[in-house]
Amino acid sequence: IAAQDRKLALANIAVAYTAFLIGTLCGLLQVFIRNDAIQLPAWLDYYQILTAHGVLLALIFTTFFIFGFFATGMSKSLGDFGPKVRLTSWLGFWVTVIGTVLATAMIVSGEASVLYTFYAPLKASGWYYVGLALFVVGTWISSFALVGHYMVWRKNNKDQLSPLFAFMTITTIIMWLIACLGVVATVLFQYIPWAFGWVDTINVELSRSLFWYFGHPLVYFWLLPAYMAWYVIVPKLLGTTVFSDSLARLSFVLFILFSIPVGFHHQLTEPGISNFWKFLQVVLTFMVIIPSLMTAFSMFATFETVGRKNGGKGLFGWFTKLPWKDVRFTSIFIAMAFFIPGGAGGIINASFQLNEVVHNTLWIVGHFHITVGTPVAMTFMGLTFWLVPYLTGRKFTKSMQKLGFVQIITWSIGMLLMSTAQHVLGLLGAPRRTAFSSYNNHASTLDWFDGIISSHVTMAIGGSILFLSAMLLIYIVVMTMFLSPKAVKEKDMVEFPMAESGKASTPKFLENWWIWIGIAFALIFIAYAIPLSDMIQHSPPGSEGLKTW
Ligand code: HAS
Repeated sequence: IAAQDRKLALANIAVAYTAFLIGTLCGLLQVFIRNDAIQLPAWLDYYQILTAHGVLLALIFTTFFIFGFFATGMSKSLGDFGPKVRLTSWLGFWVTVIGTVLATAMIVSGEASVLYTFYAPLKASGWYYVGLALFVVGTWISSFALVGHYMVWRKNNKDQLSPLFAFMTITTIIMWLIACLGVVATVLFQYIPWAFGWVDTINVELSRSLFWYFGHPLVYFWLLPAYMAWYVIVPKLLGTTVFSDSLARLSFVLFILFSIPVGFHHQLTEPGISNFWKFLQVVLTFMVIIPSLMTAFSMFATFETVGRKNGGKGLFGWFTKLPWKDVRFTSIFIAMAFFIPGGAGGIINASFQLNEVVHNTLWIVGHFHITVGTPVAMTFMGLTFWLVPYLTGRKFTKSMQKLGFVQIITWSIGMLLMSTAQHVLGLLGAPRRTAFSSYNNHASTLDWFDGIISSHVTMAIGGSILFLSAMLLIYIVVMTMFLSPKAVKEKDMVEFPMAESGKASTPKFLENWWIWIGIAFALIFIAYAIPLSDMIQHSPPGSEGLKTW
């Protein structure tokens, strides 16, 4: 791809890994606080670090990495960006960076210890919300740039389905744009006026509902780029083509339809929403599981077909014939394996009554470390190993490949230990998001973290291993970005592994976006119109009292 497009993608990836560095350091501090091993200085508190950890890793690392990946793949599959697309992308990048810096400065100065979910009744400085708004607007500008690039391609290639990578990028962006409407509405019309003191109160239930309208599809905004790697990159690493082009496109389209009208499954224990609407959204949540099951099916089919072609015999012989020595593949394979318990945990969370058992416990923290923290993060690692050297034209040497293996294995062990401990502690009732309160006959929350299996060994050791792994990754990124020797010979050049996808029997209507956007809005209307208008009309009693929070 063109040198200028490489620069744009690299800028995004550099910001992503800067956030990753600070965010993982905050994660290390987090497990030591839980373990009572360190005393924080007076200017730094538990919630400040927890907020920084969540925002920097879950929001900033992911978003910048995703846009770096999108920019590279869109330039590769649709052709180099023109000057307009490039300029708009840079504008989007800088607005997102300014928003990030503002929001992070507020967190560091202790003015925004409201966690990455930041909803009321917690209140931050108004500037924190301004930072978040700029962040979202920045991603929109970058998104419009990519959509513009895609539209030009479609104009020049009438009646053709777009390449799978571009189709998937546009699907993810459509979902992101629709999802952000909720967070933009609540930040602009509720949080900013409230935090700057222009109004005295905030409608808490409405703000939380608008947040989760955005908050659930947000997790698919992280997941879909990982799925893009699974569908498009992994088959190439295996030396084959995409298993089914139409299955891949259909599964992505289903995410536009079902990933948004499901936010109430994060609010199943909240008053102010009737059971009928909660139940409806639980049913829709079970619909959004389907495209993930289709993805699992497609992956197993790809692995088995390739493994058998490579000489694998018997029921499971194909498993041994996969390219385990390729760190790009192994990293993503482990990522997928983690998503089996991760997805099962999600189904438990979504099962209405079972949610009573796990809600607001450490189980949920375990859940998101084996969804976004491993399947998504380790897929991004598997991409980083070739994406950065591809963009810089540097070598990914044999010793770097070895280091890559140490890095992904330590990450897997660390996550396994830490997230298992979190799930177990959660089932025992250990609360989340609370540092020092007494709860359930325990003198202090820290009591939950006493004991050999539950904490000292697992959470702290797991967390420390994770931090070491993160530092190894940073080393690999710095080397491949700035220091590793330039690849001169053909055999040293790192390629963008993009698999062929047979489009001959893919129905054309899959790329008729207006059908999917129309159905998505209809479902959103059905799931949200009545409960949200109820919340607006009957602002729950007590919200007046929130002046004092
Ligand atoms: Fe979740 C809470 C339900 C998926 C992230 N989730 C969270 C939070 C986060 C998060 C961050 O219903 C916490 C928010 C907070 O701070 O309060 N989640 C689900 C459901 C799914 C799901 C139904 N979550 C994700 C993904 C995330 C993520 C993905 C990040 C990327 N989640 C919930 C619920 C809550 C929740 C409730 C609220 C809980 C509460 O009470 O607060 C589904 O999308 C999952 C479907 C996935 C599958 C798995 C398919 C498996 C595949 C792998 C195949 C493997 C292969 C390899 C081929 C059905 C595709 C083979 C290997 C071998 C070794 C054999």
